[in-house]
Order: sequence, then C-alpha cells, then structure tokens
Amino acid sequence: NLKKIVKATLIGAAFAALASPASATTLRGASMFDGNHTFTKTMVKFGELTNQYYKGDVEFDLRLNGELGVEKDYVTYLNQGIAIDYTILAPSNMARFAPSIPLMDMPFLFRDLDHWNTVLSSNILSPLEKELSDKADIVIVGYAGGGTRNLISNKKISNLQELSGHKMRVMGAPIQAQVFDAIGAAPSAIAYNEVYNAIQAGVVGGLENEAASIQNLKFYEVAPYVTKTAHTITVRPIVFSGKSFRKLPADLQAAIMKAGKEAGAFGRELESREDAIKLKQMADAGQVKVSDFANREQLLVMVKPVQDKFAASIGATELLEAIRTK
Ligand code: MAV
Repeated sequence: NLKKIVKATLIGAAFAALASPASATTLRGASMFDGNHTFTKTMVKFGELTNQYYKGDVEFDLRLNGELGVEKDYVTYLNQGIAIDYTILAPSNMARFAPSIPLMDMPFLFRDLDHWNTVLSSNILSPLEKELSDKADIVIVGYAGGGTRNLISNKKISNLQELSGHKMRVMGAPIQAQVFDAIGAAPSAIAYNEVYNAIQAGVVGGLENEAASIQNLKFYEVAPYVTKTAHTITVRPIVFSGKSFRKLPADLQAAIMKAGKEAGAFGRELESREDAIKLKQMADAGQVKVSDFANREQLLVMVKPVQDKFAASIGATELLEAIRTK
C-alpha cells in the first residue's frame, strides 16, 4: 500500500507541475498607504508597465496600509533581501545604510518645482545612487515624489517666534533634525507610525509632511494647522532590493528599469499636480487651517550653513553646488 501512496503522490505532483509549467516570478511590494495615495498608484503603475515590457510571467503582490510596517522597516528588508522586493522610500529613511543619500531630499534644497524637475531629469544624483547600491545593496529604478512638505501642528505657527522651541517629529536622518534645529524648532526622530499617537499624547506638537500623506493618514485630526513653509519638494526613489534584482532574468531586469523610470515620471506628475488640490480639499472640508509663514526667506539663510556642513562631512560639497546651480 505504501507503494500505491507513493505512486499516487508522484502522479499528483506531476499534475501539479503540468498545471503551472514555469511558475511565475512574484515580486512583493509595500505601501504605508491605501490605494488612493500617489505612492500606491505609482507602484501599481510600475507593476503594470513591467508586465507590459516583460515577455515572461511576473506577478506583483503589493501590500498596502502599512501591513508590512513603515519605510524604516522596508529599508532593512530591501537591504537583507527579505519580505519585500520593491517599494518607494524617503531618502532620509535610508540614512542608516547610506549616510549621503538624504542629501537628495534635504529641506530647502530646491528653489521650486522647475528646479526639482531639472535635477530629477538629469543624472546629477548618480554618485548618491552608487553609494546606495554599494553600501545598502538597494537599486534606484526611478524617482517619484513631488509633494511639498509643510509644517502641520496642533497650534498655530506663523513666524519664527512661534516656531521657537516647537516640539516636532522629523524623519530619522540626522540632517533632518539639524535643519529644524537651526530654525529654532525642537525636533525629534519618531517612527512614522507612532507620530499620530505622539501628537495625541502631547509628546510632540506636530510634524512636517506633504498633502498626499497628511490626507491619507488623517494627521489633521490631531494637528489641524498647516503652515506653508514649503521647505521640501519630495524626492522619493522607487527602490529595488539588489539581492532580489540579481536573481531575476536579464530581460526582466531591463523591463523593471524601464518601467521604474516611467512609473517615477507618472508619480511625479501626479503628486506634484495633486498637491495643491489635496491641501485645498482638506481646507475646504474644514480639516486644516492653512497659513503662510512670515519669515520664510530668513529660514533659507539659517539653513544654508547646515546644508554646507553636511555636504562637506560626506564629501559632497561639489555635488551640492552642482544641484544648487542646476
Ligand atoms: C510621507 O508619508 C512620505 O514622504 C514618506 O516617504 C515619508 O517616509 C513620511 O512622510 C515621513 O515623514 O516619514
């Protein structure tokens, strides 16, 4: 009877193998947001385009709503080649692995959307990409982003006096804390998924973020004041784990690189176009009260030495100058 069971099992296995001849490659992605967020839409687009350009079988398994954690977890997963293969990451969440990478997303780096567009459509950031690949084993396949980050707080902040000593959450890279410290705030690095509670508990009085994410995660419920410091236009690389990437066939790798570039352009257009619309939606719904910041020009002057010092510390003085003058 044992013989019979073995035979039946073998036949079963043979049928299973016939049913799925060459099993499809599955690539897993992660988003901290739901399907309405531009990052999620960009990653969906990335999957669609890859499928379009690749002749073989590839499936995308994109996990939403922070099911797999937040960006600071994703960066570890990508580095180790576990749990996820691709995502979109803030450069400042990759600082632990590649200290120079936050330069591409420093507050007050870009003059305006045109400047940001010019930089992202050039290859000026390639030395930073190389460091990320060498030190973190993470490959940048495209650039999304395009939201403008403002202060969002539980009390009104409209000038330098009101900003002074303001406890706020910043992303984990040291340069982020240094910049907000230089303009008089009291920054602390808190994990993104703990920020809402930290504001509610009074640990901090707010954060800085872009409209798409403020709306998606409803930060306005605990911090309804938006101050238009417009300090950052976001750069959000679409990233792939080097360990996963190297295992893929060459034609799939090529499809991913092409799709990443195009999905990035799609995401940048979408997020930059929707940014003001989303802010207005929240204002019209009475969710946020938006005000200007009285001394914005002064902020630039206060921050420049901090940017210079950071660039010097990572040997990127020339690169920073090249970005500024682009
Ligand atoms: C926004 O949700 C995004 O820019 C995301 O990439 C960042 O990680 C997040 O803010 C944050 O502030 O940590």
